[in-house]
Amino acid sequence: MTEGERVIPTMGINNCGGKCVIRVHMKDGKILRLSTETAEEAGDAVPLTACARGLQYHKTFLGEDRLLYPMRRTGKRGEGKFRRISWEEAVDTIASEWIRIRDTYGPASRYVPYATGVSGLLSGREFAKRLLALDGGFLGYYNSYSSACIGPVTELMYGTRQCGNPPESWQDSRLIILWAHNPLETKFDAETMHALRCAKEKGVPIISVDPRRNETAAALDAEWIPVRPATDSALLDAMAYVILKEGLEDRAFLDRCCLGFDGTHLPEGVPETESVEAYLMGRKDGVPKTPEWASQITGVPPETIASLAVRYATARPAALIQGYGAQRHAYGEQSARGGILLACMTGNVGVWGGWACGAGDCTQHPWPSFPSVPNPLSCRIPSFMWTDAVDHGETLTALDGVRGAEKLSVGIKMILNIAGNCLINQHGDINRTAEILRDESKCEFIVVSDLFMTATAKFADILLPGVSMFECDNISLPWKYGEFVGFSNACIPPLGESRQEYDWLSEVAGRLGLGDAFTEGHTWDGWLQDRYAQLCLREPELPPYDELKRTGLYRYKKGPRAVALEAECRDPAAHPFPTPSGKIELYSPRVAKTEYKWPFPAIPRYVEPPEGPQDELARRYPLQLIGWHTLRRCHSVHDNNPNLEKLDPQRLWMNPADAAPRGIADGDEVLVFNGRGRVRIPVRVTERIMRGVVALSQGAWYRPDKYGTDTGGCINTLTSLAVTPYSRGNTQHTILVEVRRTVAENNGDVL
Ligand SMILES: Nc1nc2c(c(=O)[nH]1)N[C@H]1C(S)=C(S)[C@@H](COP(=O)(O)OP(=O)(O)OC[C@H]3O[C@@H](n4cnc5c(=O)[nH]c(N)nc54)[C@H](O)[C@@H]3O)O[C@H]1N2
Ligand SMILES: Nc1nc2c(c(=O)[nH]1)N[C@H]1C(S)=C(S)[C@@H](COP(=O)(O)OP(=O)(O)OC[C@H]3O[C@@H](n4cnc5c(=O)[nH]c(N)nc54)[C@H](O)[C@@H]3O)O[C@H]1N2
Ligand SMILES: [Mo]
Repeated sequence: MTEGERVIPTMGINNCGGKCVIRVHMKDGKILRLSTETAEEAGDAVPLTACARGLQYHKTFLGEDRLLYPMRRTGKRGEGKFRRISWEEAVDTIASEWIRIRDTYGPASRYVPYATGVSGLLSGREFAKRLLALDGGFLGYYNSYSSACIGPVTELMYGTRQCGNPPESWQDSRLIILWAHNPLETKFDAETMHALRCAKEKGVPIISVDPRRNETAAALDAEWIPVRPATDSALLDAMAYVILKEGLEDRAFLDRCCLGFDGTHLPEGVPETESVEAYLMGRKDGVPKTPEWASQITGVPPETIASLAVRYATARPAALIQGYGAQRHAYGEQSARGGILLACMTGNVGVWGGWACGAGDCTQHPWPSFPSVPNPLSCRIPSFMWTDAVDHGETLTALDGVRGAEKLSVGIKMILNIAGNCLINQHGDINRTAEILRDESKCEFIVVSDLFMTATAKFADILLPGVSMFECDNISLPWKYGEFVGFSNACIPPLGESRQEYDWLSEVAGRLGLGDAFTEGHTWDGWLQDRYAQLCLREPELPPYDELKRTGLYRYKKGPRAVALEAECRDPAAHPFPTPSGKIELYSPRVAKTEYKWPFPAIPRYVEPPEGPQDELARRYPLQLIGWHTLRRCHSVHDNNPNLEKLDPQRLWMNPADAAPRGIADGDEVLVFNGRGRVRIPVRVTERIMRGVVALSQGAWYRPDKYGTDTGGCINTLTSLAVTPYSRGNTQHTILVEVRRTVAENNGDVL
């Protein structure tokens, strides 16, 4: 450290799978560099060491391209033309449009979309909801873009998402299968990779099931089993079939804990043919779910399927751990349910070293609630369906997934989008979404607060400059398995005229006559202290606020090592599962009696997905395209950082066997297209992706050229707005495309 240098502790607040220690080295009010926690400093604890991206936060957030003052749209919506205005004009405009829309369409016409750019303890997004709630309410949402399928079906089957053991239990597994899981890049907190490395060192065999040989598989030298995207549940069905055929199932566990595995454990009146066993053996449809059957669908050789099944069933305890990659798909519910079925069949639930599959949450220290007031309106939509609610909201009913009301009374007329890029970049089918948003007769008023001129920001009517993590205090909590509380200190004053959303929302509240009710006399820092005090009531071991602010990190003392669902599995009569039947609902009576818009079975089993590899459309668009969360970005954050682009340039992954017949060589520029859009991007020809599948990491910025072809490599140019049947979750990874080599200077046409 040089003389006069100060070190200020911070921690990332984006929706990154890892929350890590970021120390800001300052001198004379300027940020010199960032550093992080080393393994030595962490001692016995898992180090919260930042990756290359974490050490670039200042380069990303404090660059030349920051938005510095409020603006008003001048061109057509979405064109990206704005003029600078004063904060007073911005607040006046927001307040008057707010009142006009409320009085014309009612409070249910107002919406704050899913947006995760600020995922700290406090966020502007939650304060926006607070103000709307005080002013009569708003249209709410449920579920997320992250775990829309795996979360709800874990609850459906186990009655709780809290079914994960602490990650250190994997060291005592005898086999680990990482299924659509890539924690080297996605983290799921520092604990996950750390625990996997420890297991590896102890000699636990690790298998990765993924259409790509992902970075985790490469780093752990895991055995790679490629599977066609969106067909995982067929693979799981065949594994279940083999386990049953070989008599390797834990019958005692199934009999004791589960509803519907066989005919004798179905609810009264339900015929035997509806059981899981009957389905697997083909007693209803005449098709036994053999490895040969699954091989046709999944592309996995029958011998591989059979041996994977036997290995998993015999290596007790074994941990089949699911990431979220296989459920961001059409019928994403079924791959998640299939994993839970296998964990139950092999008695790996409720045991140390086993794993229950599903969401696998294991939260010892839950987040405190946000200082909100309850929304007086009960109507909610699935988070991914806001485009439908803008376009034809008044037609949406409970069958479409509306909750808290039979139908919506009105479409979305006002959007407050804060720290999110889901209006365009992170949502499905960008071209269609943009068309919906461009129509000012549908959504009449859009406010965006962000740091940059993102694809979403271009659709704002009023565009506001927010402050970054370096300009505002917040408290940061772990993503999934960590057990700590971090403090992110402001280090510099807000850039230009940028302001925290809470400040302008307070002024809007004043114009609405709700100033005192909204602020309760608090500043942002006051709310932060207040929330921390609430948290301390529940977690008495936490240090005083000032101490946390000064040190930046508190690690909870290690508690007893809990095994999730242990008591329930041991004695479900005395400790029923929190489901209606008190059992693990392999067969769901609730699903069986509910009407869905698309077929949704009462048991885990493969359903052929629309736009999957067997779809008719595959004749025209023969390649399946998937996305993944790359280390180099947090969603769309950091895409504008050239250092990180150098580290991992945006490329389309393609197998040599798909590239050769198309005359495509590594590094060539290609056009990826389907009926929804086109992306022009260089290709990376690699054996690390299976044949028939191409992949483009999600989060790259949408950069259309004059022909409307995206040149940024933004996968959502090609994805769809379709939702899954049960969760109404995003199906962004189930899409078909074709790829062609492009020629220089072509006008966007396909060769
Ligand atoms: N660096 C970084 N980390 C992040 C994030 C980030 O943006 N950047 N985002 C965070 C957030 S909010 C979330 S929700 C999580 C997301 O976490 P995940 O959803 O688990 O991450 P993904 O990379 O989308 O998917 C994991 C793996 O699934 C594979 N996959 C895709 N489709 C299929 C399929 O059909 N079958 C199988 N078997 N595998 C498939 C992908 O190739 C990928 O390797 O990550 C978190 N961590
Ligand atoms: N095709 C496809 N699409 C996906 C996914 C996928 O796997 N495939 N993953 C989905 C998932 S899991 C998620 S969680 C969503 C995430 O979608 P979003 O929540 O939209 O994620 P980000 O792209 O991180 O957007 C965050 C925005 O906040 C801004 N921001 C960052 N820090 C601050 C701040 O301090 N203040 C303010 N005001 N703004 C800030 C950033 O500039 C950025 O524009 O994307 C989803 N989209
Ligand atoms: Mo997410």
